Amino acid sequence: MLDVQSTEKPLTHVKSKADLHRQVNASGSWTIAQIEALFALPFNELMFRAQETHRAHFPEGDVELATLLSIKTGGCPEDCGYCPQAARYDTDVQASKLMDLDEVLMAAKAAKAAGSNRFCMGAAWREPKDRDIEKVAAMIKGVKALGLETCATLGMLEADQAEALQEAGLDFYNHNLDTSEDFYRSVISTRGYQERLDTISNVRAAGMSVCCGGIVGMGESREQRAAFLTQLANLNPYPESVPINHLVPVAGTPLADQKPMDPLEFVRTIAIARITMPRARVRLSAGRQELGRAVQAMCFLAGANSIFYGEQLLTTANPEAEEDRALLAELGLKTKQSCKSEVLI
Ligand code: SAM
Ligand code: DTB
Ligand code: SF4
Repeated sequence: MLDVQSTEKPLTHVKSKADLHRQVNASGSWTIAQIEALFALPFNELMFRAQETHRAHFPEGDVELATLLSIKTGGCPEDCGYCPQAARYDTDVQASKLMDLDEVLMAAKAAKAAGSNRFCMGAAWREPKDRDIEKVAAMIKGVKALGLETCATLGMLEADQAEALQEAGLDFYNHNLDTSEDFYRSVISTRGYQERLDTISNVRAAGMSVCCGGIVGMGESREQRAAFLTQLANLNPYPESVPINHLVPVAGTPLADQKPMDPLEFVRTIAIARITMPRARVRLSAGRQELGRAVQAMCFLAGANSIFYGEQLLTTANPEAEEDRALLAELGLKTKQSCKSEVLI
């Protein structure tokens, strides 16, 4: 049985070599060239630096478990080239209406019983309507009352919508930049990069924690991956949660035939997210089934300390909870219980 004891201890601002490394940049921000230089390091050196950063900022071996639920599936008007939920692509996804509150709470109770820390509700919307916000607010209140951290990903948010979600008790809002600004244009045309940045800033202004990351393996170059990580790391402050998804190619989407990226390049991406955003929860997100155990183990070594947990992501499969518990136990990793003490400095 997995040890679910919290290994949490209050985090202090440790002046590690990793912090010093960050302070090398006079402006306090990262350049694409600096991040490309990290990509170019010998693999073992990069892993060493990532591990050093990780150890300086987190208790050893703790992993956050976040369970996803698609509360409104499919029929989305957007054209994100990776997404099986876009109405315009002919995929196996069946569109459905917003779930009822009691169904959501049943799923949240099951996630908690399975050992999850965070419950993330996802909706295939370009942006929610105000009446959707009211319904999701009731879900947030119910999930929070179960003692879970709450997260939602509902598309673009206006400032007042972000405030309403925060008032309902939402801890995190997920909105991804997805990739670099230039590669973005070849993947999505119905919403601009700046609109994503605006939503993230509305979430911040409302006082919620930001969950923001993206997808790698969509055919972007290393330089574009570096530019994407630079954008994330230079958000001020950088996100508290950084989901790094490996593209899950889905039949019917424009990216259905995309070849998987080199697994070592994926591990490097995780390591650089850790080095450049030392206090963030770096989440090994979609695509874990395809990565296999050995690559996942390297990702944990590179500084990943969160996973999506439960056999379903939104519409695609994730490893069985049992399988994940066995993997974490085999690697000697523990699950965390709360991240309330994780404050970015
Ligand atoms: N509709 C909302 C939005 O786009 O912000 C929320 C849900 S959307 C599915 C959340 C994220 O899931 C996307 O930004 C993308 O990073 C990720 N995602 C979607 N399809 C994916 C796929 N096939 N492979 C990997 N990640 C995917
Ligand atoms: C994120 O970055 N990854 C999650 C979550 N945020 C909402 C979604 C992954 C979706 C993978 C494709 C699917 O299952 O539909
Ligand atoms: Fe819609 Fe979100 Fe999918 Fe884009 S990623 S098509 S916005 S559900």
